[in-house]
Amino acid sequence: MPSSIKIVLFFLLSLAKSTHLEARHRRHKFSVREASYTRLCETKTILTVNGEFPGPTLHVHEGDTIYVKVHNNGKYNITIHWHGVTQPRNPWSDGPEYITQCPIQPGDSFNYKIIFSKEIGTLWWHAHSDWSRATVHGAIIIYPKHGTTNPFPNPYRQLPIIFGEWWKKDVMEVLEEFVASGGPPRNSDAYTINGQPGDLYPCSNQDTFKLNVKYGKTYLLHMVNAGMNEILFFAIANHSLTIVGADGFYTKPFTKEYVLISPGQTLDCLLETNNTAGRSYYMAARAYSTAVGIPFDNTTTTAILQYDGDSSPTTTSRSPILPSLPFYNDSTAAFNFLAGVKSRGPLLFPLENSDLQLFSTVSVNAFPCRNNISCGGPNGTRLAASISNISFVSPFIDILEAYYYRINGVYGTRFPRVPPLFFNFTSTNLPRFLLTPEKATEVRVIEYNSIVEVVFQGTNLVAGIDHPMHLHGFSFYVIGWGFGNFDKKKDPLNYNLVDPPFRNTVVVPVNGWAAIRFKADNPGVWFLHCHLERHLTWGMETVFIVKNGNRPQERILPPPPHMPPC
Ligand SMILES: *[C@@H]1O[C@H](CO)[C@@H](O)[C@H](O)[C@H]1NC(C)=O
Ligand SMILES: *[C@@H]1O[C@H](CO)[C@@H](O)[C@H](O)[C@H]1NC(C)=O
Ligand SMILES: *[C@@H]1O[C@H](CO)[C@@H](O)[C@H](O)[C@H]1NC(C)=O
Ligand SMILES: *[C@@H]1O[C@H](CO)[C@@H](O)[C@H](O)[C@H]1NC(C)=O
Ligand SMILES: *[C@@H]1O[C@H](CO)[C@@H](O)[C@H](O)[C@H]1NC(C)=O
Ligand SMILES: *[C@@H]1O[C@H](CO)[C@@H](O)[C@H](O)[C@H]1NC(C)=O
Ligand SMILES: *[C@@H]1O[C@H](CO)[C@@H](O)[C@H](O)[C@H]1NC(C)=O
Ligand SMILES: *[C@@H]1O[C@H](CO)[C@@H](O)[C@H](O)[C@H]1NC(C)=O
Ligand SMILES: *[C@@H]1O[C@H](CO)[C@@H](O)[C@H](O)[C@H]1NC(C)=O
Ligand SMILES: [Cu+2]
Repeated sequence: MPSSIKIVLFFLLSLAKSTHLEARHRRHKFSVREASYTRLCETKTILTVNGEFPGPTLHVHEGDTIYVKVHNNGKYNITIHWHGVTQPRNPWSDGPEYITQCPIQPGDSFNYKIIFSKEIGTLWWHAHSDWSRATVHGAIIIYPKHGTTNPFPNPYRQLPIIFGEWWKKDVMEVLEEFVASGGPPRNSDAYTINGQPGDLYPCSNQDTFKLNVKYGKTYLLHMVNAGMNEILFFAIANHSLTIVGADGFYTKPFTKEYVLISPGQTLDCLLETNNTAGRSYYMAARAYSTAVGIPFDNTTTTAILQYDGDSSPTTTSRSPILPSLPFYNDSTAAFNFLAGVKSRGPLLFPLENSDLQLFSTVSVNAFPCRNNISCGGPNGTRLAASISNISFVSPFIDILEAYYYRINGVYGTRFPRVPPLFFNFTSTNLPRFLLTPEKATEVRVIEYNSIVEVVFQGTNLVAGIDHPMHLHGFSFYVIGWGFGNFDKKKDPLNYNLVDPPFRNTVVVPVNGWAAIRFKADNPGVWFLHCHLERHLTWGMETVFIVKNGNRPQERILPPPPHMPPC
């Protein structure tokens, strides 16, 4: 090799090395600001990051640490959460407002330090204050460590597929109206795929999201359900999907004609483009909603998978084929899908035993209403929601600050191991007095490194429905689930302790239960909540405080120099 070429090569190699280093500590700027968007023939301003909707995709590698400086150039308080990133020892940058930080007020900024560790595949970021996440969200794609590869063939192309929910009305007004009413929120007007409702909606055929594909290739779809209030079914006509990852961890490959994805969940799906060249196929998503008699957005969003190739008029004039999706309340289809999602590779901690067992009811509730204000719930009640009968009240100083600096009076530590009352949780005939929860700010303190089991028990109070429960700071193994009441003698015998899925959001079946186990090896203050936004607003949440371990590397990191003040 001539020496001049060698020198150029050396130069290129060192360049590659330095960009690699830079990538490992990359800095990003998020400007939260209003931007004007038109959907369904109506224009409104929405809150965005950098004017984009959906927001920018972050590309990182396994184990990277990145910084995102968030400038609030909007008019509302805001925080950002890095959903599914466990942030070892660093709750300071986790994001939920009044849990781990005070919000970034208009004009202020906060530099988030995002520490990736074992996560891989797809995660996402979103606002974690009021309902801003409706439009303030984006995907995070995590590639394998440099020099390593995924345990599946390299895709020809990969891209995010982000599901959202769109209201014609201003989202902040939707929230205000919802809170003021005491009843359920106004339904969204459309679901979206990568920001577009698709052409099944009136007045929406201009900008349907289109994926142009070549025949005979593999595409990797990084799916995120950023929707607010509904779990979704999704399918592509005449194509099956092979799931290879979920919630930022690999799964055993699992091929299915449709997927189920709850708000908060992500999926990595391989798509083989092995169908008729020249044709186009709809991808479509619609709600999976099980609450009897509760209205929901029952519309269908679509995007188009368009094959290259023969584009003769006879081919292109044919409209795309629609996939068939399971019916709205088809729990069998939903859990057939979820049961197929299994961990790949060795378990990250032993699952045989647990040190702490929590049994927690998740319920929709109703307060009696006295003065006829905000009494839009059933029978003139005010709707609420709870975990173990506690409807969480957000404090005015964030819990992390109160914990770290030992400020009294902000929260209590009596989130219970079991709910105060046992009854037939899934009965179709529950007495009215059970409907009323307690309002409180109660957390659970957990010993460092303990293995914690939580059994979530859905109840039929007001109306049974599936709850996608999301835990910050950890992924957990979903070791069991079932319909009806949890049987503490029989059900543990059927736990999957071999290859349970490792997730950050578990769908608790309607009038059923789900059991998870996680290792409390991440000291900090970590939010646990339903990812249906209306249930979060109603109080279906609590906090786990995981104590420090004894060694220095088992303690919460010191706070960053500037935390937004309350
Ligand atoms: C799509 O699938 C349907 C039934 O599943 C079949 O009738 C049809 O021929 C397929 N069309 C194409 C173009 O693959
Ligand atoms: C296309 O690939 C999928 C796997 O992704 C497979 O299940 C299906 O049978 C293939 N279809 C054809 C027509 O080869
Ligand atoms: C969707 O909901 C609307 C309003 O509740 C109802 O009129 C319509 O029949 C429903 N459509 C479907 C397909 O279920
Ligand atoms: C699902 O919905 C249909 C139509 O609304 C209803 O007839 C059926 O009973 C529901 N199934 C379940 C399991 O609730
Ligand atoms: C109370 O609310 C009910 C139902 O919304 C309404 O019919 C009634 O007029 C209200 N009464 C008063 C005193 O506002
Ligand atoms: C609980 O309620 C369900 C639904 O009404 C009923 O089928 C079941 O028999 C009840 N269980 C007990 C133990 O009473
Ligand atoms: C929930 O708490 C409220 C207020 O303390 C109490 O009145 C109610 O009986 C409790 N309900 C259940 C189901 O534990
Ligand atoms: C509303 O009242 C009706 C009739 O008394 C009752 O059947 C129903 O269970 C009540 N619903 C709620 C949520 O209280
Ligand atoms: C914004 O945050 C500050 C600090 O916590 C708080 O005092 C203020 O009430 C918040 N504003 C709104 C509109 O919630
Ligand atoms: Cu819920």
